[in-house]
Amino acid sequence: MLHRVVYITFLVVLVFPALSWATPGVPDPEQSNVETGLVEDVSLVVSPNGSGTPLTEAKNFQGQILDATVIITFRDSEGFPVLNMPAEDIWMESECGSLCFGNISSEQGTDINGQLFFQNPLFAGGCCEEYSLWISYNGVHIGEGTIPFIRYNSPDMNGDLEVNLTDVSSFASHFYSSYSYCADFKWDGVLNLLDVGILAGHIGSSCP
Ligand SMILES: [Ca+2]
Ligand SMILES: [Ca+2]
Repeated sequence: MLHRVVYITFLVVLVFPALSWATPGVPDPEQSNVETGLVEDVSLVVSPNGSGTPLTEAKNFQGQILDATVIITFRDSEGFPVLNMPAEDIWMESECGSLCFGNISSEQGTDINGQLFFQNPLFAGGCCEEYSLWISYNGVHIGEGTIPFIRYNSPDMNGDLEVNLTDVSSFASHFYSSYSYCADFKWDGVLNLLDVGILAGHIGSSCP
């Protein structure tokens, strides 16, 4: 009898906790979330070759630089952080525009708090005046809806992931007639030489 008690005690004290420690965390989309520190709209210029605005240097309508770092926190069904999740399984997605790939690559997986930070420029084109970015893990939407406050436009105006004369023509049609956010790269409500300069700087850009 004593042996049985000792054996069961051994199982409870040593083996069961070891089993639970050995089980890798599985992220629960309901417990995980996506956030930024933003409280107002910012605009990014994105380019297919990734030479656009880093998320850390997004600008508001007044031209002030605001940090739009996207922080993803993965938790399991118990609410505990999920560590060491590989970054390649975590993707930025867009409801409009075009992405070369689910990029903003972070070389690091999730940290000790289950967090991963997206800060680099998107490899992308097209125009998204509404909030359109969201995060997926293995194709599953993480967090609620799209990430608020972040909009973007691109010298790749038609979103075919190349900046060429077709885009210049499209820009010119707005420049000489009707305002469009999609052509307002220096986001200030007017189309002028500052926007032309940004367009010119991205001619020839394409996905790597
Ligand atoms: Ca294009
Ligand atoms: Ca402008």
